Amino acid sequence: MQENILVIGSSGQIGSELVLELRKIYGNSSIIASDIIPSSDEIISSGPFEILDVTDSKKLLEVVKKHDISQVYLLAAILSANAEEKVNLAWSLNMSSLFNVLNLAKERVIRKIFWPSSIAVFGPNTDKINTPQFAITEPNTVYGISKLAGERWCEYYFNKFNVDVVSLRYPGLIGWKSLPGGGTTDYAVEIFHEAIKNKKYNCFLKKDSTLPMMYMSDAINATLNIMTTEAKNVKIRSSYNIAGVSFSPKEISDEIQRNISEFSITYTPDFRQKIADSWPNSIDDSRAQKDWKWKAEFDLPKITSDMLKNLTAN
Ligand code: NAD
Ligand code: AKB
Repeated sequence: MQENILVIGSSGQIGSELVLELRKIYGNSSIIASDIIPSSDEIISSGPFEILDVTDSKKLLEVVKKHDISQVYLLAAILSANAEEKVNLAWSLNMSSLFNVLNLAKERVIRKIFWPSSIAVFGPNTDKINTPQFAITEPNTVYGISKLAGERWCEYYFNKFNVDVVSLRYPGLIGWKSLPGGGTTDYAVEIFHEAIKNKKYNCFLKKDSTLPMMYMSDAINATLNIMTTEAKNVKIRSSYNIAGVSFSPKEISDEIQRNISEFSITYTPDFRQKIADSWPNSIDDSRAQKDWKWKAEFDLPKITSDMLKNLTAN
């Protein structure tokens, strides 16, 4: 069956990599990239691209019909740190984008949806170590509240309207091809850029602030895996915990120093520290491992050497 896939948010950290991976699998012309701002030259020159504001449901329908779309990867959102500064906008974008896409599937205009949740659904009352799939979810950030509400709506649309929507609770994602977009885990990408450029980094989190993280290629594998596994394997229709690696700013800085001996780090925690303090240290993803055979490949030494190699080369 011919699949035409719309990626919404293709200019962001995940979209700019996911579009290229999807194009390798399904062919360039079947993957329609879209965003409110232009995507990378590589994306625009290798296949279709549309300027699309996902909150405009009429324009969304127009694009979906124009390209005969069957699947949507909805990546547009405002992330944790930016959301605290734009509370109303973040709530309205993060929720209305999801409703617009869920309703297309409810009306059988599209067949399948991927929508990412986040470790931000957890909060200060959650057990922090190996946080289980079904833990206390009492987020205290606008971003976390929007992700938790989104998870509930995904499960509701699946149960009530048989909408085929799947979701992952991504940890902080690290990749070299794109810059992060205003989250609390952004330091773990910025640190590599600064290590190469200036041999030093001033971190906005405390040295021992351990958070769950994942390399981008693992995140993309998990995403493609859950989107292509048989529906019967997807037993959780809210969102699956997935785990990569957990580390603190001190631990990543030590690993970078093993590769760049002159590298040094300082710490000036800001408002993002409070967000980080409310999130888990590590995640138990045994349900994803069991249900659809998920396993991450990249540990901290592998992430560090791959980031440094690719950023230096590019
Ligand atoms: P990002 O901020 O880098 O990219 C989001 C993209 O959405 C941007 O290119 C932006 O221009 C676009 N966008 C904003 N408003 C839009 C609108 N109205 N219509 C269309 N596009 C719009 O985010 P990302 O890091 O790529 O994250 C993608 C998704 O994954 C988000 O839902 C995010 O919450 C989730 N997630 C990301 C991480 C991470 O570490 N990157 C972790 C957990 C969850
Ligand atoms: C953020 O820090 O906001 C994101 C996330 C973990 O959802 N990277």
